[in-house]
Amino acid sequence: MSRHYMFDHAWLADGWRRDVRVTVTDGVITALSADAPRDGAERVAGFAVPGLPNLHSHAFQRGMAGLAERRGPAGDSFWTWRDVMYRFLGRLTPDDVEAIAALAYVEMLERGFTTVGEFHYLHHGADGAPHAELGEMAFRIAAAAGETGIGLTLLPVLYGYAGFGGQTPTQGQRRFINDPERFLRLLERARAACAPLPAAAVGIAPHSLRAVTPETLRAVLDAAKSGPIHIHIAEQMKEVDDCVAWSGQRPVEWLLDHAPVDDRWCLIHATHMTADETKRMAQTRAVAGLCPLTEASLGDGVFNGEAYLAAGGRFGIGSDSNIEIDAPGELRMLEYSQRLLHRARNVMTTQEGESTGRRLFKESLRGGAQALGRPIGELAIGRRADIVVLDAEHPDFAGAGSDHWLDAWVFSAGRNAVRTVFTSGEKVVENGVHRRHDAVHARYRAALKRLLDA
Ligand code: NGQ
Ligand code: ZN
Repeated sequence: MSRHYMFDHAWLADGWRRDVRVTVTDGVITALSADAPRDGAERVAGFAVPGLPNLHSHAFQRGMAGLAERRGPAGDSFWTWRDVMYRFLGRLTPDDVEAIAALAYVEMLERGFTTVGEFHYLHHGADGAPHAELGEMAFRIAAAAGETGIGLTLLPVLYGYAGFGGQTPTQGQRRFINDPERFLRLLERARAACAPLPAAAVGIAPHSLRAVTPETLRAVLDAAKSGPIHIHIAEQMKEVDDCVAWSGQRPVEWLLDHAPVDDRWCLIHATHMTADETKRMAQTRAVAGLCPLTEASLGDGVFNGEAYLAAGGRFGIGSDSNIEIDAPGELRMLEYSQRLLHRARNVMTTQEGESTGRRLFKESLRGGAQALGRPIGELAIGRRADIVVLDAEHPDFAGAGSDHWLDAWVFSAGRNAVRTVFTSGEKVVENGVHRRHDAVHARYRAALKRLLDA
């Protein structure tokens, strides 16, 4: 069955167009024309843009809001945050994970994201024993995606060790651990979990160079012949120093020398790179998975976007710890961190007259679609009908012509300007509110109350 929508304004490959009539068949755009007669289509007011792909999420961390913002005994850091995070996840049941993920996904849809790359490593029971269904947690993530309608790329994580050189995992990590053989069985269960979802994708994610060895990394790369490959890399200086101590090389340098990094890969964070690593990484056509709000929250450092963009590097954005879910806010933070670093303005651009909001948006659509391996990121025939419609009545759009709409959205109006959202052609958000908002919020509140009262 086909549906027809008529958008007052839509942002197509060649820019803003009026009266754009879109036909959706089985979730995919099958016809599209501008300056079209309405011809029975449902009219949608506002500015329609492709939904942003969220290329990096740990959904369960959404439940940690406000729990790691208190000064500890000595030197708070990424690593002390991680201890708090491990304590939080230690008690989560599959029901909790599903309830928290559903809230995170509702918020993503209400705030500009239409696909999520779930970097999924909370696999086993609280005592570290696998669930009777090895993919239990993957089924819960898929259920949350199905309930909310968000597009899903599930990235089951291989996690084997506590640090470089195959260090024994800690108690706090026992729920993550698999050897490559069990990981590949889990990957099959993840595929089964995703099978009922519309056009879900499944990739793999060796967690980080800290959590694998060269042998286990090779084993899973050999077995996964297609699909996205995501890895955390060079987020913290301790990780860089430990990698140098172990191998004599920095993490990105080591990876580029020892793995076939290409356009299937997404390197999450890649915060700490030398000029040479930056250039080499850009040449691989891999995507840098930037998570600016989380990187600020965790004190990671600032990605050198200016040099990377100049080298032609690809990037997309992720909400990572989900401490604040906000698609335009991630783009804004990315640019603002560059401004603070370089004491300059409009850094994430390369040409005079270029719109910063538009460049950030366009790059993140392209990079996110590539990294998540789904046909998204553009309003065009053959792509999923994942569409975000902004409120044309928002005051920040009042004085601006269409040339300025994306800048006004990214730098001013922000996430509250999202009015209507379609995923696979289905209307999931109306008047800024997801259709499952109340039920998902109620279930989330009950889960958190139980967890934090215990
Ligand atoms: C994660 N998060 O997997 O959730 C990590 C923390 C680790 C970030 N890296 C765990 N931001 O890296 O060991
Ligand atoms: Zn992460």
